[in-house]
Amino acid sequence: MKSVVKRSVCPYDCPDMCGLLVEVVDNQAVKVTGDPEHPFTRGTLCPKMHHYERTVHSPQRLTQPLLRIGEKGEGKYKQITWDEGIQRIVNAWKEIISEYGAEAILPYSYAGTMGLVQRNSGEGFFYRLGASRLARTICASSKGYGWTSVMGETLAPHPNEVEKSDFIILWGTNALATNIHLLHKVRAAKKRGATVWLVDTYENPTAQIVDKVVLVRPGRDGALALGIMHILVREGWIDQPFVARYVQGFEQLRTEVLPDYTPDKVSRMTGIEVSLLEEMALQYARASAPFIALGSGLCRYGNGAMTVRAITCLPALIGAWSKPGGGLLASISTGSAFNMSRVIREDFLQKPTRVVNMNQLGDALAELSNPPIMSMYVYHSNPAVVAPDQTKIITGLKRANLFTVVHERFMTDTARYADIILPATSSLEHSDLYRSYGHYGIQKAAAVIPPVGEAKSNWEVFQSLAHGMGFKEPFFNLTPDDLINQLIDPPKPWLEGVDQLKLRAGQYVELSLSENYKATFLTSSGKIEIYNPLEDEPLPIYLEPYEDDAPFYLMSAPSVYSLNSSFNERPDLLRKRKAPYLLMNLEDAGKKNLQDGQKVIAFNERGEVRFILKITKTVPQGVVVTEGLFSSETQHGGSTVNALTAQRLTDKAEGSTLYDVKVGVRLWEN
Ligand SMILES: Nc1nc2c(c(=O)[nH]1)N[C@H]1C(S)=C(S)[C@@H](COP(=O)(O)OP(=O)(O)OC[C@H]3O[C@@H](n4cnc5c(=O)[nH]c(N)nc54)[C@H](O)[C@@H]3O)O[C@H]1N2
Ligand SMILES: Nc1nc2c(c(=O)[nH]1)N[C@H]1C(S)=C(S)[C@@H](COP(=O)(O)OP(=O)(O)OC[C@H]3O[C@@H](n4cnc5c(=O)[nH]c(N)nc54)[C@H](O)[C@@H]3O)O[C@H]1N2
Ligand code: SF4
Ligand SMILES: [Mo]
Repeated sequence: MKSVVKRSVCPYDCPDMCGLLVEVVDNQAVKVTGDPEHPFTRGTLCPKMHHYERTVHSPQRLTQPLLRIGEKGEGKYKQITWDEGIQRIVNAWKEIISEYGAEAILPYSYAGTMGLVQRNSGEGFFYRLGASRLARTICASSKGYGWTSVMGETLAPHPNEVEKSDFIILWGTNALATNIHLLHKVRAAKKRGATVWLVDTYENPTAQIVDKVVLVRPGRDGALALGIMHILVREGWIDQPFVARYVQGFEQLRTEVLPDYTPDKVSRMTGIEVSLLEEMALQYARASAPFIALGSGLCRYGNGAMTVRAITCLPALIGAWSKPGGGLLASISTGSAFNMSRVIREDFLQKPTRVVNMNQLGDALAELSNPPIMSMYVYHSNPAVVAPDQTKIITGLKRANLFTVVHERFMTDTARYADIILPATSSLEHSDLYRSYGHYGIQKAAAVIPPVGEAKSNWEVFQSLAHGMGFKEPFFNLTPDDLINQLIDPPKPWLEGVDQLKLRAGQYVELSLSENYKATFLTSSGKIEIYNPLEDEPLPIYLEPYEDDAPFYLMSAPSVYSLNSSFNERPDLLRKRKAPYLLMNLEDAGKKNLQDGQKVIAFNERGEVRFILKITKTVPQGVVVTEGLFSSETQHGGSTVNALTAQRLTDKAEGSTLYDVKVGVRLWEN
């Protein structure tokens, strides 16, 4: 059989958005490699995507619609046709709507695919239906809030800036797992003599490649940033001309806030030695192009937005924005380049509907009334594993009167509770348009193989549901390719600058940035707003996180071999992860008389989760770490790490507080 190599794009929730080359033989993807012509990722893929064909053609793929015949959670199903599946959903929803109203139906989705069409396919449908809306804030909404409160709509620095930096702080990011191509730039800078520091709560795998690790007590980075600013002021290391011209509120910060954050006090709050605080401030001030790559771990605390706000002020004080290679990269936002409203169709909403926060699904399923949630439609998300307070979510999913539909590629922990499961295409089987949150690239990808089994894309399913519900809007007759065209045609001003032919042909293109973009501050004052009068705290301060009453902070950090709960379908990657480990400091283990390899239970008031203990020096005292999310099948006892996390929200933007958790640890078996 003839082999053809076709271009595609990695669809996962990862800032890199790699270009893929897919070798196709006889309608099967047989090999997936990196596209060497992709300027940011240049042909290298992470270990997860190296054998993407094993995910796409996995024997575990769901290939037909299924109807539940066993108990919820049992996983017993029988095959049905698509027509029957759609008809059953339509009938159930019509009944629910007539009794409770459409707000009794809740969509639940997040980022299984990042493609702009497939990811947002359900929006127009659920607006038209009048269903409850979902606040999609599980990832890093508080980080966005913190950045915006200081920088407004200012464009984030291009990741290539990193190469020109001489002092890079990787702050709360395990880039070796989550942003490997940014790390290529960091390595290039290192070769040219740059110093690289990591600020984290444990020596995550990225620690191997840095010059110095600063271990901060979880949730205390805001105090750390204010402490560094205190030293910068005390030493007179402020870039006065920059501050005078571009910064609003430095004087108030200097006189009203910073005097409180003395090195001694900050050392006590953060657990960082005074000498290290002084050294960090010195290195930062002395660098000719200091760059902060800000991860998301530190925003998932009760004080997450304020923490990010304080850190975001740092580059302003030393004028890092005016230096090639200087600045701070939190996330890249290019949504405004596309006609998103033509896919999202908020105009279909006939009257305001209630909003349910995705981090509070457990409570929503148990407690919401007027109307209660009577049906949930889950697509490209796996709340039974990824969302906090798992025990409550599972209790909700078991409710006999909850009609649950899951559209999935695999039999996930969530799918096991569905009344109807619909098989979903993988990204190689549908077309889409991708933009990145780690660079300024855009790329269109056409389907490279036909759907596996009877799988259908998100858009196709919503189209069928719309027709079933009798929606007559012409929008529901469009194809994914029509929608891609609507996103880019007519091009919005930012998109006009890219080569339209290349974009339409599926080649990588990049949004252009003006010469002076880094010193163009898109805030209401036109300046960097350290003082922001619209905030209830107009100046950055330190806020306390939530903090449970238990001995160990629990970090459930990302793994190199999985992406949230995705890739749990891959035996080759699971073997590399070996088992759900709980990393604990040597001294802590000694005090508790625990041995390496023992079976332990991490517990708190919300749940209990079983792990294999790994004793290490990479984790400080008082912190335990688990890397990656497992499925209930692979974790003994069935509960996974989110049985320990809480539904509490961040200070602003209603984000998740997945790291703001404490646990006790005890032996499970001798
Ligand atoms: N391989 C892999 N890649 C991924 C993912 C994955 O699961 N696996 N997830 C994807 C997704 S959805 C996202 S949002 C990004 C996220 O990627 P990142 O931006 O890197 O953020 P996180 O992975 O959430 O957290 C990274 C680090 O934050 C640290 N941390 C936790 N609390 C604190 C704190 O209080 N202070 C400091 N300084 N550090 C803290 C954790 O120990 C961890 O090392 O990565 C994406 N890429
Ligand atoms: N404790 C703890 N919990 C966490 C995190 C953490 O670090 N610690 N990380 C959090 C973060 S940052 C995030 S962003 C969330 C992520 O939460 P989710 O976005 O729910 O991420 P995934 O676990 O990757 O689940 C996505 C599912 O979508 C399916 N899928 C993929 N493509 C398609 C498609 O085209 N159509 C359909 N219908 N399905 C598809 C996949 O098979 C997969 O099961 O998890 C959060 N949960
Ligand atoms: S998950 Fe990230 S690093 Fe891996 S191939 Fe996809 S975009 Fe690239
Ligand atoms: Mo995320």
